Amino acid sequence: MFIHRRRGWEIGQAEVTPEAVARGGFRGGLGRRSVGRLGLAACLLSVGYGQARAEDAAPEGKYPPGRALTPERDATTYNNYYEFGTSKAIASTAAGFPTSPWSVQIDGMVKQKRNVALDDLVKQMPVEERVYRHRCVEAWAMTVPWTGFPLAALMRLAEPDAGAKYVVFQTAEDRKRMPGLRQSWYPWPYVEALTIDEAANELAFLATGMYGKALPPQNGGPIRLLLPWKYGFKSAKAIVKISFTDTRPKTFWAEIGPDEYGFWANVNPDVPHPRWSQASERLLGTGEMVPTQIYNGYGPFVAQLYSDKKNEKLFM
Ligand SMILES: Nc1nc2c(c(=O)[nH]1)N[C@H]1C(S)=C(S)[C@@H](COP(=O)(O)O)O[C@H]1N2
Ligand SMILES: [Mo]
Repeated sequence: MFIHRRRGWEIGQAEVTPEAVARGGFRGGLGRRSVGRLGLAACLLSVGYGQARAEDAAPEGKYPPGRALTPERDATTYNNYYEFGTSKAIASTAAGFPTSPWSVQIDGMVKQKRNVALDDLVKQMPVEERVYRHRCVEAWAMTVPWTGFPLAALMRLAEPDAGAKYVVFQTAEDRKRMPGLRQSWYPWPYVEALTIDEAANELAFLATGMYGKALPPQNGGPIRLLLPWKYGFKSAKAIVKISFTDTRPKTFWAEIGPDEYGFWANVNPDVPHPRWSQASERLLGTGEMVPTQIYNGYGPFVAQLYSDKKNEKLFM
């Protein structure tokens, strides 16, 4: 049975969301059901002058982001999604992308390979909402309330073999709907990967919603990864396959530019990109520049993952 937890971005409110409504939102990555649930955050965001605006207050919660939410319109109209094109303005191109029905293939070194309907998958997952900071390697950043479930929960369902060392995420390759795929010099499909330990970390998250609504196509709907301690390119959108393997796979950006985009890609203000500094970041919405933090500020949760990997290029 689903239990509604207080969302961290419901600032100082002890509102109880009726269960039926909450459910709609959570299945919400999956269709029209979620429209009824614009959510308190959305209401707060539309509050005008004379009251504190929600985006001026830093939300609390399990992983407090320490800064205000990015206005929804900025987070949903400034995107990186090369399948739809290399500009930031791909939202209108992505708008017609069909996100339902959707299924995710789970294969490789698992007890039982399977193809799960996303609807059925979400019903089995402990859905919650989290506010995460997101840091793109291009030095812009945003703070977004996501709906979804821990990747660790999916791994419990998948039951990987003891010998599996990596989790690989393959994303949609829809030639009809994604004009960017015609740029044949890119190594499509977009693939990203994590070690099993990284994937099992409590912060690794699969999102099916944002701002209390279904995850829009431009942000990776119907299902995308979120790895808030890593540069954004690791957080693959529109996932169609999750495989378990004992070999480190080739990943999209590491293949395009191995000297600029590595496998680990952990955020570090002291390790510049070869062509620009990573010391600070520009917040979408306000344009404010703020200092970048090691592991994007999530070090207490993730730094131990790397204590035995000092010889790896952890930060690019
Ligand atoms: N399939 C796919 N996933 C992707 C990308 C992409 O081009 N294709 N871009 C990545 C990059 S570089 C970033 S910063 C984030 C951007 O997510 P957003 O558009 O929701 O801000 O998505 C990541 N996931
Ligand atoms: Mo990015």
